[in-house]
Formats: sequence, C-alpha cells, structure tokens
Amino acid sequence: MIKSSVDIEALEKGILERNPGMLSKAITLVESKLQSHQDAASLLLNQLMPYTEKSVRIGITGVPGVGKSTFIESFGGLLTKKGHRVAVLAVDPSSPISKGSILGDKTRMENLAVNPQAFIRPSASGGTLGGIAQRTYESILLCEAAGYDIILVETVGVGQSETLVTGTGDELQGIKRGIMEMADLIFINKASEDNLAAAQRTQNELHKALHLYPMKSSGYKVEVLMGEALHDIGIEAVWDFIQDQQAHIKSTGFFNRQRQNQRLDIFKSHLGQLVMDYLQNNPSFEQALSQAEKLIQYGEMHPLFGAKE
Ligand SMILES: Nc1nc2c(ncn2[C@@H]2O[C@H](COP(=O)(O)OP(=O)(O)O)[C@@H](O)[C@H]2O)c(=O)[nH]1
Ligand SMILES: [Mg+2]
Repeated sequence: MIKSSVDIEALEKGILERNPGMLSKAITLVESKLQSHQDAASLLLNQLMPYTEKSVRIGITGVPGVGKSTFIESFGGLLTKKGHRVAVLAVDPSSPISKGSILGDKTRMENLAVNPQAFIRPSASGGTLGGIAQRTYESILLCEAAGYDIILVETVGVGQSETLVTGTGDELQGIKRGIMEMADLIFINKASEDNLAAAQRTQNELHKALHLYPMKSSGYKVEVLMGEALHDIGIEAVWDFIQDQQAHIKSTGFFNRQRQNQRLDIFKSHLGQLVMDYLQNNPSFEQALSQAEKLIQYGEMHPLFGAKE
C-alpha cells in the first residue's frame, strides 16, 4: 500500500481540539480531486464519525441579492451571543457568479468573519451537482467534529440563478413551487417600513399558496416570517421557529429517520459512482458499452436488455 502524504492523525487531533486551521485543511482535503486525498479524507471522516451529527443543520437558499449572507451575519451573531458555535458553508453551484458572490459574502459577514465562535468557509464550486452535494455533506461532518453545533449552508439553489435571468411568470411560479415543497420556513427579507405593505401582501399570497400543498412529511407546518436582516429585525423569531420545529421532529422520530435516509442515500450514490468508475476503467467494458450504445440508439436492442448485458 502506498503511504499517504496526508497526516490524518494530525488532522483528526487538530479538529477535535477545535483548531480552525486544521478544519480548513481537512475541508480542502475533502474538496480535492486527487485520489490519494480522497482516500485520506474518507479515512479521516470514518475516524471522526463518533463526533459528528450533533448539530442543527440549516440550509439557506434564495436568488442572488435577496440577503442570504446579510441574514447569516445577523443570525450567526445572534446565535454566538447565545453561546453557540456556528459554521457557515457557502456553496455556489453556478461557477460564473461565484467569484462575485463570494467576495460579496466576505464583506456582508464582516463581524461573523472575525468572531472566534464562528467559522466561515466559501466552498470551491464547480463539478457535478452530486459532487458538490457530497463535498458539502462531508464538510458539514468535519465542522460538527470540530464542535460547531449550528451549521448554516448558504446556496443559490438548483436552477434558480439561470432561471431568473429570463424570468417569465411561469418560471417564477416554478421557482416558488420548488422552494415551497422543500422549505420549512420562508423569510421575507427587506421588509422595511416603506416596504411593509408589499411584504405583507407577499406573506398573504404565500400563506394562501401554502394551503394548496399537502402537509410536509415532517408533519410540521411551514411558516412565513418577515423582517430586515440588515437591521437585525425579525431574526430572533427565526431561531424560535427552528427550535420548536426541531423539538417536534425529534419527538416524532422524523428527525432520526431523515438522518438515516440521508446516510443511506450518500452511501448508495457514492457506491454507484465507484462501480461506474471501476467499470469505465475496464477496457472490455468500454468496448461492450459503446457497442451496446449503438444498438440501443438505432433501436436494435431494448435499453433495459442492453443495460443488463
Ligand atoms: N434594505 C435592506 N437591504 C438589505 C437587507 N438585507 C440585505 N440587504 C442588501 O441586499 C444586498 C444583497 O445582500 P446579500 O446578503 O449579499 O445577498 P445574497 O446574495 O442573498 O447573499 C446587499 O447590498 C445588502 O446590504 C435588508 O434587510 N434591508
Ligand atoms: Mg451571499
């Protein structure tokens, strides 16, 4: 076996000692495309398993400019004042925009960036969505092992950045639908005095629209709150909601089931990837694959039969 150049023990020790520099290094390892780094990362994650999973994980999504980073600055500040340790992962699947938004995020979170109870990591973007999701998941586990008990993940969300460029009514509906099926809480930001009437209208519309959806599988009602992240207004109510929601889904067992499913999903998708990698590195498989592809393309072989072959 080739000896890995990565000092896994030092990383493990550093993370458990809550050393932010070591956490950063470990996240870089997780994000690396080098096979030796990936092997080291999975070893490290396996060692750290007993120290993970003890956090509240909160995903924050919305189109660019709505105030996600500003919200995190305010919300993260509030949480650290309450004694929590907060990790922020900023994920941007749309690489052309990411440079600008990551720069923007740094200035938006200037207090949190120097707060010793907070850790901010703008993640490298690019690659497949599945790849980004997996790296983010692994980074979350590392942050948990480093003692962060609240993890905030900022992302523009799938398809939203592209869709909004054209933004016809239908597409806007589509975005709303996607968000509403996923979200546990909708926060209407920038609801200042002179904007209050419009914000309230939006809140009413969302409430009405939400009635059309079946109950969430968590069994917990989706809430629509509003406020102004820039001036720390309405932020405490978000934390109150999250605490109530967490208590509820933990008492019903939904929380545990959800975590179990997440772990299995990650395992299955990674296993699928490994099997594909293995097959594709096998010359005779590649030959058979391209032959079958031709037959299937021209309708000479049934796709299901071809896959089995
Ligand atoms: N007036 C007002 N401006 C806000 C508020 N929240 C954010 N902004 C501004 O909106 C812009 C985009 O915010 P940012 O947090 O970077 O949005 P993100 O792209 O969703 O992360 C910045 O200029 C913020 O200062 C708010 O509550 N009120
Ligand atoms: Mg941002």
